[in-house]
Amino acid sequence: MKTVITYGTYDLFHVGHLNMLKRAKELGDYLIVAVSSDRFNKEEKDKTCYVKDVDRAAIVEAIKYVDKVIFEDSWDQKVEDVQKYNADVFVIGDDWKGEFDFLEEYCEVVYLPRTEGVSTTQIKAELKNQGE
Ligand code: C2G
Repeated sequence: MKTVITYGTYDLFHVGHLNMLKRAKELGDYLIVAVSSDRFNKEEKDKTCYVKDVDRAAIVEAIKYVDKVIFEDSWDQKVEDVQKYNADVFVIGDDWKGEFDFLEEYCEVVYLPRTEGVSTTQIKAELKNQGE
């Protein structure tokens, strides 16, 4: 069994997230997704989410490509996760290209092109403009 692992916030889940999870699953047989916790987002990623972490995790878990969801609570947990879950592939969008090359010592590292034209930031801005 080839295990793939990826990480993300997945706030206001959109088709860019879905495309990434679909392509991540195509790299193996079992996909683990680490969803950023509210604490991690607030204190270390300086991101404020609309959707709380347990709900973001529930949405991701319901995606047919996803086999297991864990929480991401630290920048430093990736090596431990890759070893703990025997991940063969770490995959993430190319907006992170190069950031996680250190994982090549433990697994294959793949950066996939992002889906253009959609982002949580853009959705938030459009909602704000519509006064919602
Ligand atoms: N993504 C994408 N296309 C988009 C938006 C996002 O392919 N239009 C991908 C990102 O590249 C990432 C995943 O979807 O692989 C989740 O995106 P975010 O929720 O924005 O994740 P991020 O905040 O970048 O967190 O430790 C790594 C971080 O937790 C990643």
